[in-house]
Amino acid sequence: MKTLHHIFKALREAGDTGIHGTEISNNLGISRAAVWSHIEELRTLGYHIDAGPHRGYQLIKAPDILLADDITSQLQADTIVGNTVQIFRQTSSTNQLVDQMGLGGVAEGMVVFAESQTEGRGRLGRKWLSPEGKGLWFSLLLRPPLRPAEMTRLTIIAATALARAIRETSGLQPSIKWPNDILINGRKVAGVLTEMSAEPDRVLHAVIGVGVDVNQEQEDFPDELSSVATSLRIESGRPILRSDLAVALLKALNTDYQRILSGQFQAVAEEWESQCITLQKRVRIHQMNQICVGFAESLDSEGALMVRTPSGHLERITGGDVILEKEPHTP
Ligand code: BT5
Repeated sequence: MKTLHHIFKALREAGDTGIHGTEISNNLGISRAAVWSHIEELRTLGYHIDAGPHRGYQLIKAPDILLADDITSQLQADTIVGNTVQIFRQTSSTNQLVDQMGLGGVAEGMVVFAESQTEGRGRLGRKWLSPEGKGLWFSLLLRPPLRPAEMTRLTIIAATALARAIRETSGLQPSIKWPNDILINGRKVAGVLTEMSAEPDRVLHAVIGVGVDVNQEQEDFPDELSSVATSLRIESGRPILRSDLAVALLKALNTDYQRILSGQFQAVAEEWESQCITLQKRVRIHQMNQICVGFAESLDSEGALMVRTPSGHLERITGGDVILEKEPHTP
């Protein structure tokens, strides 16, 4: 595991210049034959690696697969998010798996991807479609120094990081719908499911689940989703390398988590607000047992949505489904 991580790091840092097998073997303390056999292993996985007597090994193109060592080799050595990465071919739900890891005492930063999920879940027991190899379906384990009431902050940082990573990787301009939807041209391309295990006054562990529709074509979506969901490929007109997006996403999540840890949630909230389509709109919010109608004024310091109701009361909303109303608000 470790050796491949270092070989990826060496290849990616060498870029177009390439790196000699001798240099890799000296740096890693393994034989040149062992380096060659690792390179062959990567080639069989679909990595296009050129080799020449003068420039050595050169990574030309990566395939559209998720490989833990390739992903971790592109993250900062001191990253929290993605300090350990595991990839499963198939699982029930990465949120379920990572929650069990959290209960079992695994350290924060663990990220689990699945190529497909059989019981991918959304909020309130809804289903999340996770077809094999078409998207990014992953969960992140955190142990944030937050109170349970502040948990919406994690959904806000995840949505902000997601929007930034999508913008950087695809050039598309996503918008955020409070609290957990990422939309492009009005259709959902990604969602966040934040779950936690907590005592009354402190969070024991949190699981941030992220689902991104990356390379589906229109016909990959079932009828009931085809008018409301989209993928980065449909919107950009080209396939997107999922590992590039995964790396950008983990880096963005790490940056924003560090911002929370250093007391800079406000900076994240401002970035979130600049892309949010929920604020300054008339909204209807469906919660478990009630519907709240009003004008979405702002986000509070814990990430809750502050909604002015027709009676003038400011309602604090921490969860639910938001429908944007078309008519302008007349207070
Ligand atoms: C969400 O829920 O948007 C949260 C989605 C989180 C999924 C990730 S994948 C990795 C991790 N492991 C899990 O088991 N889950 C997380 P919600 O806002 O409740 O949206 C769910 C609704 O979105 C469904 O009822 C469908 O209408 C729609 N939907 C389902 N699959 C979709 C997809 N692939 N793309 C877009 N919309 C989808």
